[in-house]
Amino acid sequence: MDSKIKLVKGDITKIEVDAIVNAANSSLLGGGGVDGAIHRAGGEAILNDCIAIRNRQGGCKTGEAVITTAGKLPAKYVIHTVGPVYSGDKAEKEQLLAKAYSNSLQLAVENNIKTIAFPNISTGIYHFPKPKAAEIAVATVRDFLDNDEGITEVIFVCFDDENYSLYDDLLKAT
Ligand code: AR6
Repeated sequence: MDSKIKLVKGDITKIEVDAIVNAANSSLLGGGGVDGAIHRAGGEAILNDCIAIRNRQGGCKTGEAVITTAGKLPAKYVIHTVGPVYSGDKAEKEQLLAKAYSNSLQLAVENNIKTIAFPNISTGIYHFPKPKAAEIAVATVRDFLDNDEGITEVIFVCFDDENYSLYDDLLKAT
Protein backbone atom coordinates (compact mmCIF):
# COMPACT_ATOMS: atom_id res chain seq x y z
CA MET A 1 0.00 0.00 0.00
CA ASP A 2 3.05 2.28 -0.26
CA SER A 3 1.52 3.74 -3.45
CA LYS A 4 -0.72 5.72 -1.08
CA ILE A 5 2.20 7.05 1.02
CA LYS A 6 4.13 10.20 0.12
CA LEU A 7 7.08 11.96 1.71
CA VAL A 8 7.43 15.74 1.72
CA LYS A 9 9.99 18.02 3.33
CA GLY A 10 8.61 21.28 4.72
CA ASP A 11 5.91 23.01 6.69
CA ILE A 12 2.70 21.05 7.31
CA THR A 13 0.60 24.23 7.56
CA LYS A 14 1.05 24.71 3.80
CA ILE A 15 -0.19 21.25 2.77
CA GLU A 16 -3.50 21.00 0.89
CA VAL A 17 -5.15 17.82 2.14
CA ASP A 18 -8.46 16.95 3.79
CA ALA A 19 -6.75 16.85 7.20
CA ILE A 20 -3.40 17.70 8.71
CA VAL A 21 -2.45 16.13 12.03
CA ASN A 22 -1.21 18.25 14.92
CA ALA A 23 1.27 17.01 17.54
CA ALA A 24 -0.68 18.60 20.37
CA ASN A 25 -0.63 18.25 24.17
CA SER A 26 -3.44 17.01 26.42
CA SER A 27 -4.66 20.53 27.22
CA LEU A 28 -5.44 21.20 23.52
CA LEU A 29 -4.65 24.86 24.22
CA GLY A 30 -1.66 25.13 21.89
CA GLY A 31 2.08 25.20 22.52
CA GLY A 32 5.36 25.41 20.62
CA GLY A 33 6.70 23.41 17.67
CA VAL A 34 4.24 22.27 15.01
CA ASP A 35 1.32 22.93 17.40
CA GLY A 36 2.27 26.61 17.65
CA ALA A 37 2.74 26.86 13.87
CA ILE A 38 -0.70 25.33 13.18
CA HIS A 39 -2.53 27.60 15.63
CA ARG A 40 -0.67 30.69 14.36
CA ALA A 41 -1.39 29.98 10.70
CA GLY A 42 -4.93 28.63 11.19
CA GLY A 43 -6.18 31.41 13.46
CA GLU A 44 -8.51 31.47 16.44
CA ALA A 45 -11.21 29.21 14.93
CA ILE A 46 -8.99 26.20 15.73
CA LEU A 47 -8.49 27.25 19.35
CA ASN A 48 -12.21 27.91 19.75
CA ASP A 49 -13.02 24.35 18.60
CA CYS A 50 -10.31 22.99 20.93
CA ILE A 51 -11.80 24.88 23.88
CA ALA A 52 -15.25 23.45 23.06
CA ILE A 53 -13.79 19.91 23.06
CA ARG A 54 -11.99 20.61 26.35
CA ASN A 55 -15.23 21.82 27.91
CA ARG A 56 -17.01 18.68 26.69
CA GLN A 57 -14.46 15.98 27.47
CA GLY A 58 -11.57 17.63 29.35
CA GLY A 59 -8.87 17.63 26.66
CA CYS A 60 -7.27 14.71 24.86
CA LYS A 61 -5.38 11.80 26.44
CA THR A 62 -2.00 10.62 25.18
CA GLY A 63 -2.48 8.36 22.16
CA GLU A 64 -5.98 9.67 21.41
CA ALA A 65 -7.18 12.13 18.77
CA VAL A 66 -9.82 14.83 18.27
CA ILE A 67 -10.87 16.80 15.19
CA THR A 68 -11.44 20.53 14.61
CA THR A 69 -11.79 22.99 11.77
CA ALA A 70 -8.57 24.02 10.03
CA GLY A 71 -9.53 27.71 10.13
CA LYS A 72 -7.49 29.67 7.57
CA LEU A 73 -5.26 26.73 6.60
CA PRO A 74 -5.51 25.13 3.15
CA ALA A 75 -6.52 21.83 4.79
CA LYS A 76 -10.18 21.27 5.72
CA TYR A 77 -9.63 19.80 9.18
CA VAL A 78 -6.98 19.49 11.86
CA ILE A 79 -6.77 16.20 13.73
CA HIS A 80 -5.08 16.87 17.06
CA THR A 81 -3.34 13.89 18.59
CA VAL A 82 -1.11 13.71 21.65
CA GLY A 83 2.11 11.77 21.34
CA PRO A 84 3.95 10.40 24.39
CA VAL A 85 6.75 12.21 26.20
CA TYR A 86 9.73 9.86 25.84
CA SER A 87 10.61 8.98 29.43
CA GLY A 88 9.91 6.08 31.78
CA ASP A 89 8.51 2.85 30.29
CA LYS A 90 9.87 2.82 26.71
CA ALA A 91 7.69 -0.08 25.49
CA GLU A 92 4.57 1.68 26.72
CA LYS A 93 5.67 4.90 24.98
CA GLU A 94 6.18 3.03 21.70
CA GLN A 95 2.63 1.64 21.93
CA LEU A 96 1.23 5.09 22.68
CA LEU A 97 3.02 6.58 19.67
CA ALA A 98 1.52 3.87 17.43
CA LYS A 99 -1.91 4.63 18.92
CA ALA A 100 -1.50 8.34 18.13
CA TYR A 101 -1.08 7.41 14.44
CA SER A 102 -3.77 4.71 14.28
CA ASN A 103 -6.38 6.72 16.24
CA SER A 104 -5.77 9.74 13.98
CA LEU A 105 -6.33 7.55 10.92
CA GLN A 106 -9.44 5.98 12.46
CA LEU A 107 -10.89 9.42 13.23
CA ALA A 108 -10.10 10.47 9.65
CA VAL A 109 -12.03 7.51 8.25
CA GLU A 110 -14.99 8.28 10.53
CA ASN A 111 -15.04 11.82 9.10
CA ASN A 112 -14.83 10.67 5.48
CA ILE A 113 -11.34 12.12 5.13
CA LYS A 114 -9.43 10.73 2.15
CA THR A 115 -6.11 12.57 2.31
CA ILE A 116 -4.12 13.21 5.48
CA ALA A 117 -0.71 14.63 6.38
CA PHE A 118 1.30 13.75 9.52
CA PRO A 119 4.18 15.60 11.18
CA ASN A 120 6.82 13.54 13.03
CA ILE A 121 4.84 13.23 16.25
CA SER A 122 6.80 13.32 19.56
CA THR A 123 10.20 13.84 17.89
CA GLY A 124 10.58 17.49 18.96
CA ILE A 125 9.83 18.79 22.44
CA TYR A 126 8.72 15.28 23.55
CA HIS A 127 12.19 13.81 22.67
CA PHE A 128 11.14 10.47 21.16
CA PRO A 129 14.21 9.05 19.33
CA LYS A 130 13.71 9.88 15.65
CA PRO A 131 14.73 6.49 14.14
CA LYS A 132 12.33 4.50 16.36
CA ALA A 133 9.55 7.07 15.90
CA ALA A 134 9.91 6.87 12.10
CA GLU A 135 9.81 3.05 12.20
CA ILE A 136 6.63 3.11 14.30
CA ALA A 137 4.98 5.75 12.10
CA VAL A 138 5.68 3.92 8.84
CA ALA A 139 4.73 0.48 10.21
CA THR A 140 1.49 1.77 11.77
CA VAL A 141 0.40 3.63 8.63
CA ARG A 142 1.24 0.65 6.38
CA ASP A 143 -0.71 -1.67 8.64
CA PHE A 144 -3.72 0.66 8.69
CA LEU A 145 -3.75 1.10 4.91
CA ASP A 146 -3.58 -2.68 4.44
CA ASN A 147 -6.90 -2.96 6.27
CA ASP A 148 -8.69 0.18 5.04
CA GLU A 149 -10.25 1.30 1.76
CA GLY A 150 -11.19 4.89 2.68
CA ILE A 151 -7.85 6.72 2.88
CA THR A 152 -6.31 7.43 -0.53
CA GLU A 153 -3.20 9.37 0.50
CA VAL A 154 -1.01 9.68 3.60
CA ILE A 155 1.74 12.32 3.48
CA PHE A 156 4.60 12.29 5.98
CA VAL A 157 5.74 15.91 6.29
CA CYS A 158 9.27 16.14 7.67
CA PHE A 159 10.50 19.50 8.89
CA ASP A 160 14.12 18.51 9.46
CA ASP A 161 16.70 16.70 7.30
CA GLU A 162 17.29 13.88 9.77
CA ASN A 163 13.62 12.83 9.81
CA TYR A 164 13.35 13.22 6.03
CA SER A 165 16.29 10.91 5.45
CA LEU A 166 15.01 8.31 7.97
CA TYR A 167 11.59 8.18 6.29
CA ASP A 168 13.16 8.12 2.85
CA ASP A 169 15.18 5.02 3.78
CA LEU A 170 12.22 3.27 5.41
CA LEU A 171 9.89 3.93 2.48
CA LYS A 172 12.47 2.69 -0.05
CA ALA A 173 12.90 -0.57 1.88
CA THR A 174 9.71 -2.56 1.39
N1 AR6 B 1 5.59 21.54 9.96
C1 AR6 B 1 5.95 20.25 10.08
N2 AR6 B 1 6.68 19.78 11.11
C2 AR6 B 1 7.08 20.66 12.05
C3 AR6 B 1 6.76 22.04 12.01
C4 AR6 B 1 5.96 22.48 10.89
N3 AR6 B 1 5.59 23.76 10.75
N4 AR6 B 1 7.32 22.65 13.08
C5 AR6 B 1 7.98 21.70 13.78
N5 AR6 B 1 7.84 20.50 13.16
P1 AR6 B 1 7.06 19.15 18.24
P2 AR6 B 1 6.22 16.93 19.98
C6 AR6 B 1 8.37 19.18 13.53
O1 AR6 B 1 8.01 19.65 19.26
O2 AR6 B 1 7.62 16.45 20.09
C7 AR6 B 1 4.16 21.43 21.59
O3 AR6 B 1 4.48 22.47 22.49
C8 AR6 B 1 9.58 19.13 14.45
O4 AR6 B 1 10.78 19.30 13.70
O5 AR6 B 1 6.23 20.14 17.50
O6 AR6 B 1 5.14 15.92 19.69
C9 AR6 B 1 2.84 20.76 21.93
O7 AR6 B 1 1.92 21.67 22.44
C10 AR6 B 1 9.48 17.72 15.03
O8 AR6 B 1 10.14 16.79 14.19
O9 AR6 B 1 6.00 18.06 18.87
C11 AR6 B 1 3.26 19.75 22.94
O10 AR6 B 1 3.35 20.31 24.22
C12 AR6 B 1 7.97 17.42 14.98
O11 AR6 B 1 7.37 18.49 14.25
C13 AR6 B 1 4.63 19.31 22.48
O12 AR6 B 1 5.14 20.41 21.71
C14 AR6 B 1 7.33 17.32 16.34
O13 AR6 B 1 7.91 18.27 17.22
C15 AR6 B 1 4.59 18.11 21.58
O14 AR6 B 1 5.89 17.68 21.31
